[in-house]
Amino acid sequence: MEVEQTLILIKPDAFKRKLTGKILQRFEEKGFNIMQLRTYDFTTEKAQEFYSIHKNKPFFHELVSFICSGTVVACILDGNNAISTVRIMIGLTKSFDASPGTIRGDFGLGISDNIIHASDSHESFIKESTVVFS
Ligand code: 3AN
Repeated sequence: MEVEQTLILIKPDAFKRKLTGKILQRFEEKGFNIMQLRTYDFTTEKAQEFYSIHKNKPFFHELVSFICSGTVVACILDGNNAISTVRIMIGLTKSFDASPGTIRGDFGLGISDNIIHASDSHESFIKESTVVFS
């Protein structure tokens, strides 16, 4: 067990639905510390950089266009096993497959519009937080 940092994005669908407070509350109640918090409006260029790992995927254009469709809230969380524990808390990528009790499982049904993003590794965290917080 190790104290780590991870980055989450509350995606445009969740921001528009005013779910930001509820989602952040879950992470605070779990024990994570909010280290940085901001709203952010992606440009196409910044979104392509953020999601560059997916650039050859068939859904890349959809992914970039969705994250640019409205304001997001970006947050750096810190706590024990933050990267994997936050991924467990957000649930499976396809919200309709995500278990009740997870954030995607409780709040959505979409794939592109799947409420929240969370870093999947330390390398992703460094890269993603550089895009959004520098
Ligand atoms: P996760 O966000 O659960 O780590 P990834 O890394 O497989 O999921 O995919 C990154 C993002 O790409 C997802 N959050 C989702 O919005 C989008 N995505 C994944 N698979 C699809 C798909 N089949 N169609 C459209 N968008 C997708």
